[in-house]
Amino acid sequence: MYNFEKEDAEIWNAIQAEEYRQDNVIELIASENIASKAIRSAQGSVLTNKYAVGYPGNRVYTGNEAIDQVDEIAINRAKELFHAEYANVYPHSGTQANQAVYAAFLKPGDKILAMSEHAGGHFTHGQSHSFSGKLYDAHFYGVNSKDELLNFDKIREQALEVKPRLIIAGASAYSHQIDWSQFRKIADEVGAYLMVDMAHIAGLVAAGLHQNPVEYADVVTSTTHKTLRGPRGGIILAKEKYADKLNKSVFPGSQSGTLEHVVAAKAIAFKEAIQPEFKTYMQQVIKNAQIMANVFVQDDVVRLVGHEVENHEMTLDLTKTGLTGEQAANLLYSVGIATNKELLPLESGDVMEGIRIGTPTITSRNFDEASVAQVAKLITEVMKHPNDNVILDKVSNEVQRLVNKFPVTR
Ligand code: DSN
Repeated sequence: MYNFEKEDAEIWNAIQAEEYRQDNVIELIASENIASKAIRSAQGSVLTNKYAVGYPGNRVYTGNEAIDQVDEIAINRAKELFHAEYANVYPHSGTQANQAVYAAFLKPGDKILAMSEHAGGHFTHGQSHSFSGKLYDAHFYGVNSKDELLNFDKIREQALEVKPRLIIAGASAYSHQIDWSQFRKIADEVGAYLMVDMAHIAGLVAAGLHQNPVEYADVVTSTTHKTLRGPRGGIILAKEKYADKLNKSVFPGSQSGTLEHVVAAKAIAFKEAIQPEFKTYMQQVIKNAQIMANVFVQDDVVRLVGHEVENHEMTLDLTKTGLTGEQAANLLYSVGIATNKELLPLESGDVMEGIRIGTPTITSRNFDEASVAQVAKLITEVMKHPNDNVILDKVSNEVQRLVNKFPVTR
């Protein structure tokens, strides 16, 4: 990166501090990852200077010859990677991708049926504190109380009762594979559109390790920076028949100028994800999550929500520890382990009684399997002895040993 300390020491120093933090923390926030140097370099390129309003070949401003190439490459790679007929690579984020899809398929007041935030759904799927809950009449499905899994019989019953115009599938905190074909059947039966938000598992889908929702859904949204390991941003994938209305809903419907430096970075991420090494990486992400899950189950200090892990993330129920999610996340962060507080599927209040952890970043740092298990053990150690400074110091030292052993090299 160009050293701009002389031009702006305050921001330069803040970036250095963040880089130092990333190097020295065991990052377990399930939605984070480490984008490659090529991706970060494209994001810092001259493409940020250019107004690119419109679509390739049909722009508002002159001078988009190279930009058109960037866009076409990004669109074609996204289509190839996810076997999609249509791709829109412009959404600035997953939220904006969702917003554009809703605007394309719904009118204000229309009914939507989505996974509740408690069960692991995302807040842009109709929560009242989001535009999606204010604009649309949102209804929610949850998970079974016994096994904490989606129950398609119940979802079908709800869909028959609610008669939503759009069913939304996909989660932010759910550790199992989701069978999109079940959602498709329900959507067909009640005459609803089906949208899948695959933001969390996009990398697993790209690697062919999870069922591809593009095959089943009318439209699929995603971010590009979670398991997919690209730049921060969003995408929309769909059947070709929806291309016109989705394009219009993104531009001019909800965005103007595109972030071309980010589109270029997305294109690089799609190329990286097409390589065979990406599949190996994603397989290891899942394996590492399962290694951690086994430690939690054996140690029995925290409870693994959903009992098993089939992807990159899991939620831990802290009830037995007496800690809230916020207390646990802060305590873990104080020893150098980054997690986030999380709702539990069956809790009723707003106090988050869980934490969510994921393995994309430590796998990008090539933590070996013994060290991955060790990280889980460190977490249970902290949860068992939240007030024991001797133990917390020991954990902190072990975290430093591990981050030094597995430096960020991407
Ligand atoms: N998708 C959220 C997460 O899982 O962290 C952020 O919006």
